Amino acid sequence: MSLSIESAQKIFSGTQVPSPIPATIALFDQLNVDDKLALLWFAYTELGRSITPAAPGAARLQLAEGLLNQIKQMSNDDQTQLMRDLAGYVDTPISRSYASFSVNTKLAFWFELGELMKKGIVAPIPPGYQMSDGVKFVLEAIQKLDPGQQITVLRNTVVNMGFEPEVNSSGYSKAAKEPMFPRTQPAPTKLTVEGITEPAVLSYFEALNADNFDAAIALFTPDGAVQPPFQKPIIGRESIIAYMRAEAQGLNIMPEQGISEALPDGSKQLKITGKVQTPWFGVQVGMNIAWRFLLNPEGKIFFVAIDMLASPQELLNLRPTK
Ligand code: 45D
Repeated sequence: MSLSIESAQKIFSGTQVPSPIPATIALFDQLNVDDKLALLWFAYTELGRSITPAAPGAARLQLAEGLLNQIKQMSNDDQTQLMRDLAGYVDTPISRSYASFSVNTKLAFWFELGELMKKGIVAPIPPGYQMSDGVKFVLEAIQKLDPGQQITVLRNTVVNMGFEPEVNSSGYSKAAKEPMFPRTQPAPTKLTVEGITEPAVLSYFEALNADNFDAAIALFTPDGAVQPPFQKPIIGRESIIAYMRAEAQGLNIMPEQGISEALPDGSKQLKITGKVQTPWFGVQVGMNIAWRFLLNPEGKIFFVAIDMLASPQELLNLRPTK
């Protein structure tokens, strides 16, 4: 029997709890554009304080420098309009250049705009701004999330901004020329994951902690796939490695425990829970994560889904709750 992505996506589905993140983003999507910007600004003034200032990095900002310099020269009204265009997905030359940035450059670009807003070089939220009821409602929804979920909401909204002329599903090559992410603290080296001994899985975690994506990809079958949180599977070694170079740099992977089940055809399914830190927030934010692996009978990784957990309690929820 050959393995299929479709059936792999369903492994351990009985143990999954719906995440509040898509629902929160759906609420956000209903706001008008000025409310969106105001909401994100308020959410960001809380969360942004925990950003590691070294993370955006001067080198990374160079890629957005042309755009930032152009913005600094603009009138306050034009700056406000530009932010509206980005948040409203309006087709303008600037929205197109923004959309061509990698995820981390988009985040660095907004980080710098936020700094420029604080300094008064870029138009801030108007001083007398009154939150609409809609903004208050969504802000309360965000405040109920755990910090790992909050930064995911912020990240996903930033990633979607701008205007992309054609949907480009393999756009991770954007990051190929970018500088490596500096690690904010050394990655864990010797890993023990309670309940897990499969070499491919332990080596996967070790390879990611060393930013060694070549080693990670060697653990996959040629038709293997990675399914990041709230995304479609990324299939095949070349696509996975480009994706990891763009989005998995500098992560600290701290799996804690798992279960492993042999299937009749000799393949194995594993579910592991633990924490992941992004270099953007370092030790300040630990995201609660589950990995669901499907290994082929030879022990190679055919599929791994990365899920954001709905609650910290779910870290212990490895078996079906019925
Ligand atoms: O004025 O095993 C606003 C994979 C607008 C790989 C702003 C993984 C208003 C395989 C935009 C708000 C990668 C899948 C200003 C594992 C405004 C694997 C500024 C998982 C100024 C485990 C906003 C990795 C700003 C994971 C600057 C789960 C916002 C990684 C900045 C998750 C927000 C990483 C930032 C996350 C958010 C990073 C920096 C969630 C970063 C979030």
